[in-house]
Amino acid sequence: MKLIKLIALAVVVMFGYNCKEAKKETKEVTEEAIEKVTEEDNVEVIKFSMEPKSNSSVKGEVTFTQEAGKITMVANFSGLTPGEHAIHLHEKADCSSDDGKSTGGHWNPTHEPHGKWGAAEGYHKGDIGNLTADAEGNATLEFITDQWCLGCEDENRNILGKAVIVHQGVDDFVSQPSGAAGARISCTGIIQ
Ligand SMILES: [Cu+2]
Repeated sequence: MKLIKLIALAVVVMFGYNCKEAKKETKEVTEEAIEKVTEEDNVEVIKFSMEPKSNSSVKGEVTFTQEAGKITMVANFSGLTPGEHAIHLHEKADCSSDDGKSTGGHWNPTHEPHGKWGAAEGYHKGDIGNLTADAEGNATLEFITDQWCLGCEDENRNILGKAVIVHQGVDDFVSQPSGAAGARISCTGIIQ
């Protein structure tokens, strides 16, 4: 009789233990799921059509995706002349003028000289660089940085309220204040 009781007790203890383990596992899985959803919620995507300027026929689309502290900018253009064209962020999201000059100068919140992105001598936070159009006049660009954000408190990083400008000419990364890149041929404001 004693033996039977002992076995029964052992079974009860084992069952209870398994139950606890199962509960713990469920809790862990649920917490993981919540974390994942929160992360997904933090991904922000904004997309714009670019307007032709200075009598160009340049069309384009640009997408900014913010995820895990980084922004990925993806842009596609058509109607460009083959070769290199400067692309920058300018300081005002105002594409109202025909020449795109309503966007002001380069976005340069840290008051550095114009230059190549990442240069030790300094560069503007809007100094994206150049893109290259193929023989058909199409160009794509992917640019990833942790130095920008969409709508964060840090005005040295916040690109909302700025503009994307594509130029007819090439950015030489040397001429001040804007790389001698010529006419502004495509424009969009970055507005949420
Ligand atoms: Cu520019």
